[in-house]
Amino acid sequence: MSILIALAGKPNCGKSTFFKAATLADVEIANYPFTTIKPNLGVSYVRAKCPCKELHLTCPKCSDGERFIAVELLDVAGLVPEAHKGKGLGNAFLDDMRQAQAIIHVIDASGGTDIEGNVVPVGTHDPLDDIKFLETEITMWMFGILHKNWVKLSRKASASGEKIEDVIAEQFAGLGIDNVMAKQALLETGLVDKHIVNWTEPEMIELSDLLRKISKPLVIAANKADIAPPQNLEKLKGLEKDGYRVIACSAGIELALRNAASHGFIQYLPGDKDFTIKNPEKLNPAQKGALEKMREFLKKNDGTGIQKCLNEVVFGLLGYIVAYPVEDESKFTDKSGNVLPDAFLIKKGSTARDLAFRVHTQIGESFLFGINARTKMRLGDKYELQDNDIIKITSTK
Ligand SMILES: Nc1nc2c(ncn2[C@@H]2O[C@H](COP(=O)(O)OP(=O)(O)O)[C@@H](O)[C@H]2O)c(=O)[nH]1
Ligand SMILES: [Mg+2]
Repeated sequence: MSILIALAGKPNCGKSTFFKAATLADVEIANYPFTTIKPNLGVSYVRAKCPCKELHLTCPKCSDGERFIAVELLDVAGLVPEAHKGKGLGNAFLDDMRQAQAIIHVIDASGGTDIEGNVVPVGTHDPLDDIKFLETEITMWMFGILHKNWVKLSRKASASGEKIEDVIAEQFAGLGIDNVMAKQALLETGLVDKHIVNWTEPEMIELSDLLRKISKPLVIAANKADIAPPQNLEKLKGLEKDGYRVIACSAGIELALRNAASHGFIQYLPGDKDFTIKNPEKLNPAQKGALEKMREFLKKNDGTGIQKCLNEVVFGLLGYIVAYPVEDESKFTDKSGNVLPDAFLIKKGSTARDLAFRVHTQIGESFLFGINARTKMRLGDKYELQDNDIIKITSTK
């Protein structure tokens, strides 16, 4: 049920630093059973405004009115050009991407690494050259699957009269592609009206590219922004007019700040635009200087950008909202009196009954009605959840 986000990019762009920073959580925040699932799979968080503040409640689950909700993050092995043909870690990389719902494409915005990730002087490599190649690798990998199975798929579509979007969705189910996504890609390419037997290779590549875009949307993390020449950041930002979402960030600074916070030197929450030094007398001048430099970056960029990337993926690209189920709608608690015990990430468009199913299958099946805890209004099973809703669910079970 959890959302899986893949961190992808060429070697040395900062994926592992991003991963380390984003999965290094304070014990108070880390209400997830384990923070590192596998060495490269960890738990990170999106940040949302918890309703506790507006309701004047004390909520043990959030920090100063900020709620951190778990998502899973995957540090994907470095990708090199021609991976789809087996270069580098090749298909291991691509296999890792299968389950991801979205990608954070980490770019070395400083231009200090070449296309294969070798270190070069800062400013000498054009980071724009790194954008396309990741996309091409994934697209060509998907095209490879389509091409390899083309005869089988054609036969299926011809013989059984199965709808082409169902045939495609079935083939790519392991990549999280359903028939709605397949239909969209077929419509946009116009291939919905052309029998699969007659598809050309360029058409299949175009279809694969659209399937990729739809099933693995991405944000661009313009990383190492702390050392990047300003013109590089401007160029990357310029991609937004082509529909990309580009976020300047510094995984290095985020990691340093989270470390400083976990050691009690500073007060800082992931996503904050500033921090406070707790015990200035415990810091030497060099440490203070380093912190002030980082503060400058935060002020200029509205934070380190790391939390922004995660929030943008979940709330922007994937269209999730947050819903808070409660059992006691007058106190906003569960049965034991815990205030706002759960925060669920759920797709925009989901209904009160969908939320009931998230709480428990049985509760979904025996759903009677919901109650909006703020207004005490009754809600039917088809009520469309709004972001930040607090809902009591009544069921026969
Ligand atoms: N200046 C700066 N260096 C960074 C940043 N993020 C990562 N690095 C450095 O870039 C190098 C590669 O980082 P790493 O996370 O191992 O990259 P990966 O190969 O993509 O996992 C390391 O020396 C990091 O310290 C950043 O935001 N700013
Ligand atoms: Mg790494």
